[in-house]
Amino acid sequence: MDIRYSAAILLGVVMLAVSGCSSSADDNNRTTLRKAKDLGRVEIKKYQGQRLTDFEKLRDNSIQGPQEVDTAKYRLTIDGLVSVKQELSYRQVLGMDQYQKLITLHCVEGWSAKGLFEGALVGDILKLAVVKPGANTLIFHAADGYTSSLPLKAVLDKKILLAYKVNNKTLTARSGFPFQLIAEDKLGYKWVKWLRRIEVSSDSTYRGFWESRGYDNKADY
Ligand SMILES: Nc1nc2c(c(=O)[nH]1)N[C@H]1C(S)=C(S)[C@@H](COP(=O)(O)O)O[C@H]1N2
Ligand SMILES: [Mo]
Repeated sequence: MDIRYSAAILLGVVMLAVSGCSSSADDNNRTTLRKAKDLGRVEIKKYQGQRLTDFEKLRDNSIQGPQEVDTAKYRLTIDGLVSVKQELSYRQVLGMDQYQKLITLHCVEGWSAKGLFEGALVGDILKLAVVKPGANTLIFHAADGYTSSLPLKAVLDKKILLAYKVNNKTLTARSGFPFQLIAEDKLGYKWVKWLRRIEVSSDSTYRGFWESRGYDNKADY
């Protein structure tokens, strides 16, 4: 092969590799999904050069205030259109593969908060329950009676997390302990805290607490 021809191919390969890198770096800044690495026990305030929000200091907007959940009694129920109903303990959920994502929550009130969230994939939890044909919606129920829903496909496609940690710190009652749904790309009212039940449903018209009070059911940000 002609040496100039080979050099041109080599240059092309190098350029492709470089541009590929920069776009994945962008993606990393927006969303990172990977097996969780232990960062030690301390809360972190910065990640990949970005300042993280202290979730303890956010103003509490929840409908009933922070809920106290006892992990000894806690069960995460997966029911509805499933073949194998699940009642998972806190430890069982923590025993699943854990992933991290850097994501920003946007509330309709105009504020936002950025966190490094860590937890299991809702998709992995659903695999245990075996979703039945015809299901298209997930309805999330919380300890304070709050509910919200998301399309099943979006939850699987976006690899939505059920977080037990934010900024490397276990969630507190204030921040949704034991689990908060990290409804990436959706407005804050889809980010259900104190989650205790995932109802698999075929009712795509279901409207949760804020959705039934006039807020958009898509809630795209
Ligand atoms: N269980 C439950 N989850 C909830 C809510 C709530 O009232 N109850 N409020 C939602 C709203 S409107 C927002 S913006 C986010 C963050 O609210 P916070 O500032 O009260 O933490 O939690 C969401 N998840
Ligand atoms: Mo909100």
